[in-house]
Amino acid sequence: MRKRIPVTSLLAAVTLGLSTLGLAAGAGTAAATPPAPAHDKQGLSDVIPAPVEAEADPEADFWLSPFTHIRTERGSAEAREVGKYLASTLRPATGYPLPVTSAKHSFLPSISLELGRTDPRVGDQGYQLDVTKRGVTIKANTADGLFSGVQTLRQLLPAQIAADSPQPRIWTVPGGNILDYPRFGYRGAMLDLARHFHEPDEIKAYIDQIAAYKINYLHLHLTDDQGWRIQIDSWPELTKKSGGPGTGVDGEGPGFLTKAEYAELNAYAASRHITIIPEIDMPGHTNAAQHAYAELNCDGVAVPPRTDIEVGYSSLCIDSEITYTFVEDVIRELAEMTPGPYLHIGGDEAHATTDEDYRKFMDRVMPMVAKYGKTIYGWDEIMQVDPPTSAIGQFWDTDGQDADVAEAVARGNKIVLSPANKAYLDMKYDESTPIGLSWAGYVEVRDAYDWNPGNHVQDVPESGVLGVEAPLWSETLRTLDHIEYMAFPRLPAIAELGWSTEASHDWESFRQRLGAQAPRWEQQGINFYRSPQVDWQ
Ligand code: IFG
Repeated sequence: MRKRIPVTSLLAAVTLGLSTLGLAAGAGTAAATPPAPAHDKQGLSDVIPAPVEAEADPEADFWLSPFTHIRTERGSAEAREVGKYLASTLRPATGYPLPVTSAKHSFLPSISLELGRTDPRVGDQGYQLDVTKRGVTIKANTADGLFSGVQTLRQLLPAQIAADSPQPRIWTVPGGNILDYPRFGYRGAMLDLARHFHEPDEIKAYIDQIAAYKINYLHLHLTDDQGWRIQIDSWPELTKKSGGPGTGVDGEGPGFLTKAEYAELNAYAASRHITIIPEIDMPGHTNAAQHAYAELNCDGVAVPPRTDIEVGYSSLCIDSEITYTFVEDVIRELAEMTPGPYLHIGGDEAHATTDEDYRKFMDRVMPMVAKYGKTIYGWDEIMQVDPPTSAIGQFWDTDGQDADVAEAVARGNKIVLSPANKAYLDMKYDESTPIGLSWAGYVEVRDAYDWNPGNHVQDVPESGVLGVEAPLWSETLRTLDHIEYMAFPRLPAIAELGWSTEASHDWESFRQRLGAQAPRWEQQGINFYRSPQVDWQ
């Protein structure tokens, strides 16, 4: 029986042969690069978020081949980790070995990840990406920058690169160069684990999906009226009683993160260059804690569990000392298990707490965050109580103004923008959307895209804006499919607002680039919403 040579090997050989020819030609004469299938050849500026500068050189396309190496700088473990991540994203669909080395194989085609010697504009989150026949070079000043360059490189490859099994085809990277860096340093997503708990694997899947759009923070809403979702050793009933079966909206979505799971999630997020920000919402949104511990209630009686979606009815007992022992224990344990710099203390919708009590509570609690080495992040209501100027306010109003926020920014505080009528991914797209809420109005893709974080809040200059964040509340979510349906395609819109220049903001361009993402999302099985506002490829 004649030994059959698998098509992929034949094609790889052909690819290699052609690319070697191309390579050889690259050495001297400018030979005509074999035409990649034009229909799916990415353009340098098809990337989301739109890069700052992109200059195509059609004569310089690079073809991945079975001999392509991924080269990282000797001595940088972080850069090597990015190289290994890149290899892990390219190997399944190409079937190529793509070894990660630090040796200089100048004669073999390589994707080279280099640190330093960049244009100064690159800063600490940007990168430069150069594609020639001979190979790809990504330069940055940090591993974060290299990781962002890798996300761009992935998008420059054909959509099938997202497949999880070998696809017999030519893997073309369009020739040219990109110089890129973010407009805002903070580009976040938020997942509400309290109303509906999502298992660590689902959270990791979401981390992978948001990392592709250069999101660099993930805010986890860990506690609320329905559930307490993070293990606290000194108060074990929190998860025993309010993280167990029957907790969550409609009793759905029981569960919580053990400390080991939380540590593992932080490590996983860090490997995608995303920092986790945990939120303990207080003094409101506290029914779960007050159901678990009678002593946290002013009358000493534990409140019943709540699985409805009402808000604003709960409040910790402001004048009781045990409240502050509880809060300090939680902050201490959370700070100890959180590598990132921020602790989110909530502060929203404290309608069952008087203004005087709210200030009294925050005056005692805010210093605890600094005591355990973290920086305060809170919903914009905390700006009413003169937080330290290092505290970040998360703006979620729908009217683009808030005097307390403007005054705080004037004092030196920074804000992150999550206007509910633009950035809340739990808002329905339109009246026909099967899941989601609509209290802030319907939010179609264009609503999520067509606003400017630099001047969205009255009397807040761009210098007062740290960035943007897209919250996804889970009252109506049950599965990863639901998360994906609400996040895609609006999360990429928020990601572009956080990364790309104001000058590049253009709905027509964005909707075209968004349409071109569909084949990639289909390869990954992402359950995205096919908005009628976009021509999906
Ligand atoms: N507002 C509440 C959330 C959630 C949300 C759903 C904030 C800061 C409505 N607070 O948004 O707990 O219920 O869209």
